[in-house]
Amino acid sequence: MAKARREIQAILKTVDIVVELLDARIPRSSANPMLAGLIADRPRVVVLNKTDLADQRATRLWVAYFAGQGLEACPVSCGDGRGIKELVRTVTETGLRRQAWLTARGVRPRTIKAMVAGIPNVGKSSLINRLAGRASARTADRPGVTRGHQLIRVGRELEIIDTPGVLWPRLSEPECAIRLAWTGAIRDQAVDSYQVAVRLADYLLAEHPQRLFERYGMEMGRAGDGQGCLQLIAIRRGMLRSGGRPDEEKAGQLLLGEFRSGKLGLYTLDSPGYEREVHDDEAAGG
Ligand SMILES: Nc1nc2c(ncn2[C@@H]2O[C@H](COP(=O)(O)OP(=O)(O)OP(=O)(O)O)[C@@H](O)[C@H]2O)c(=O)[nH]1
Ligand SMILES: [Mg+2]
Repeated sequence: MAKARREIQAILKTVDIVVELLDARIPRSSANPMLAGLIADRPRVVVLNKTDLADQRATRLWVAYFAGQGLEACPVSCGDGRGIKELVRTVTETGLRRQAWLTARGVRPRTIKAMVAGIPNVGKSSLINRLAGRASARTADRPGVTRGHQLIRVGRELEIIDTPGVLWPRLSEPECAIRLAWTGAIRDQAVDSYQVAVRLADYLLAEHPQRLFERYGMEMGRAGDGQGCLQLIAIRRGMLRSGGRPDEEKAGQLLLGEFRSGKLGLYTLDSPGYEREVHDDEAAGG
């Protein structure tokens, strides 16, 4: 954590803009609360990634929420490239405003440099690859700002550092930690993934039993709790241990995998201050 902070601080000194990558399903839980402090007065553009897995209405609410905080938030999907063009435009415009501000203070104009920062697995490499794919020239042989970092030129005005800043996730809050685990931001090896799956089943039973019913064809009344739910999934999917006992652990892996890949529908788990976090009417059918 201290090392990550030092590294980011070193790069930050050399950039004009920070592109803060968040998971659109958990914009709050995937945010590093210390980033704003590290960035100080540098402009920041928020990117909500994996919108293909998030509830669309919730994404719009989050964009409005950030606007209320004076931050531009761009919904994207690095998976299919949705929103990348608009993101490049927003970063460039923000950079040009910054440049004008610096020029007015006697700083010689230079190409805008941006860095991407975010927690593990949020899509940093995917975003940089998307941007590199759009790059007019890859300035690969040009030394970057720090040893080992290269600059990728995106369009006429903008350069992106090819190495992202890795931020640590918000694990101190239990609600955030479990959502990070459900969405795959914490490696399954690092947590008790069976318990993570049981709690996901509990959550789905309570909030979206219909999704479970549609996907696994089970009778909700019989599931009881999360563990019972995993048992039923194991039976339905023929996941049996020797002796014929249902393999709930395997069912747990299946549930987590299908939840993360959107097979169980589209979810936004964090809400910007609204009680209900998922809107069934729009999210259904995902
Ligand atoms: N569905 C979906 N998956 C995505 C999207 N962007 C990235 N992913 C997937 O998310 C996973 C992590 O993406 P990476 O780009 O490796 O994330 P990262 O932040 O570089 O991860 P680390 O380097 O491990 O910190 C990969 O399996 C990607 O395919 C997206 O917009 N939609
Ligand atoms: Mg990466």
